[in-house]
Amino acid sequence: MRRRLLAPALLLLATALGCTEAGTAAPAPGPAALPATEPEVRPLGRIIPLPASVRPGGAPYTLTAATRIGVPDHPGVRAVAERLAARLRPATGFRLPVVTDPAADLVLRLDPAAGALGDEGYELRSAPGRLTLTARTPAGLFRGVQTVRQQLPAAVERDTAQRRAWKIAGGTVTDVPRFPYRGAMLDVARHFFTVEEVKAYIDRIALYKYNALHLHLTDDQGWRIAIGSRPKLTEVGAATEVGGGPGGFYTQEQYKELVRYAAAAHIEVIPEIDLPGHTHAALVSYPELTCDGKALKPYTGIEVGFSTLCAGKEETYAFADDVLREIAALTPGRYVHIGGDEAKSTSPADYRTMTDRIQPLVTRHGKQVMAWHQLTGDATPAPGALIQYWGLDRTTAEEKEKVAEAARAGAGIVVSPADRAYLDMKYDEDTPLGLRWAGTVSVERSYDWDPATYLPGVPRSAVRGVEAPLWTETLSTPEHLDTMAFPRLPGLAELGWSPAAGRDWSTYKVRLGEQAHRWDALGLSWYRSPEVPWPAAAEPPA
Ligand code: TNX
Repeated sequence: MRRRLLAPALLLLATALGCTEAGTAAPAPGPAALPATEPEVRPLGRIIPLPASVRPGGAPYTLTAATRIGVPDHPGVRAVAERLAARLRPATGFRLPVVTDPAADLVLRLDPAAGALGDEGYELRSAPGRLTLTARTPAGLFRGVQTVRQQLPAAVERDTAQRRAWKIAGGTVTDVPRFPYRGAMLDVARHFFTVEEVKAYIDRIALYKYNALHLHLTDDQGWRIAIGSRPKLTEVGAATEVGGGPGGFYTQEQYKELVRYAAAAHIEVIPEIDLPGHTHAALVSYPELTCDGKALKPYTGIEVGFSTLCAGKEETYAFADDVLREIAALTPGRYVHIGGDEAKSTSPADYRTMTDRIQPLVTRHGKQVMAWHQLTGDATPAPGALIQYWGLDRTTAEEKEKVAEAARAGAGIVVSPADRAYLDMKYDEDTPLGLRWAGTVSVERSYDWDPATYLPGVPRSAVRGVEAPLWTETLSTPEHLDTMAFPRLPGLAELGWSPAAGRDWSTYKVRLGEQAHRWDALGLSWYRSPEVPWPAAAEPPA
């Protein structure tokens, strides 16, 4: 309890002393500031997400102009090594050749027998003259590379040569994720974001070891993915967005490019086609899908829950089949998300009729169903479905119990409580962007909870992980996305990755503050929350 009271107390003190918010030249607000510069060697494991096991010891490893990156003759490992080299070259100015020579000083190796490392775990050994990253899979090596990045000085993220030493503290990190699903969701329907902008978001989540990007591709305000058999979805339905902007969509080639880009970061893209509600843009494109067949006007506001497909029309199922078939064909990943939320103008009987017929379409096209948790209330999830819970602390016990029942019947559960994990909620009353229907979500609030025990009655084994959704009713630029995601996105990654025992807000907020150097080096528009002890001033670029 005492540690919870400490931060507000310091905050009051800071306010009393006249400290102000981001954007002013005043001393850093909030809890006692960190030193302005990073230490020469970051203590081993002082990164986000916190590694499962850290044994510091011995002198550091130093990256030098002579460093070579050694890999086995394996394309997946070479790709990971090339990405690491590409990240390190501009700032270090080193050549960093990737070579198939196990005697290189920085080595990436696969050990198929290292069963304890699972699909994404890795071991990092750091000592003078030798840095070894071992994993069972290329994905594990990729996660380990993010640790290597974060152990190096933040200046390594810059795109121009920096003059400084590049050391990684000595010792061993052995690290595996707590949950297999660590997702970030981006709503490209309310406001459209270009391929390059989505790639930039993928880069951000990759640094924190996320492994799923859920793309909310369709909603009332816009349809964002080309469907060859239904051309009007993009000819008509993509031309709008919230606030009257131009909207936009991805061609199938562009979408595949996004999937490839994410795959290179070992991130699975999960497309969401929101059905049967949130379908106004589709209904505008194909008026024959409405129950009365009347043409509708496009919608650019931010209300929810007014649109629905028509349960009694065969056109509905032909439409869903066309869309889901093409989406499945674009998806190498396991899941297609069919939404199912806020179908407020669909009767419970119609909701069940439609979800009973639509879910098998997903399965028929070779994918597993993912859906918002309303699917457990008014319908029955298909076998193997992944259910995404987005309720609040105050959600009724009855609604939560439906989710628990589905979990006990075999559904997997991903937790993204709106009053904890929604990155579009305002931080506090003064946050200019974002919504507040689920309350304000401070950095501490988004961090200080446990996905494993969050939902009563859900077996631990059913909890697959956590997701951080970013809805974009009020967010129209990449800078807006950054401001809401940073600093909360890294904390949700830690909830998904790190053991519960090592997590603690009072130490986390210090590690979080240290990340600011890296965000500045990467050019992020992050929010200087007064809850966190940020560096006294950003390090100036060299
Ligand atoms: C609820 S979360 C929604 C979205 C909104 C979001 C805004 C969910 C499944 N539905 O339609 O964009 O709140 O925070």
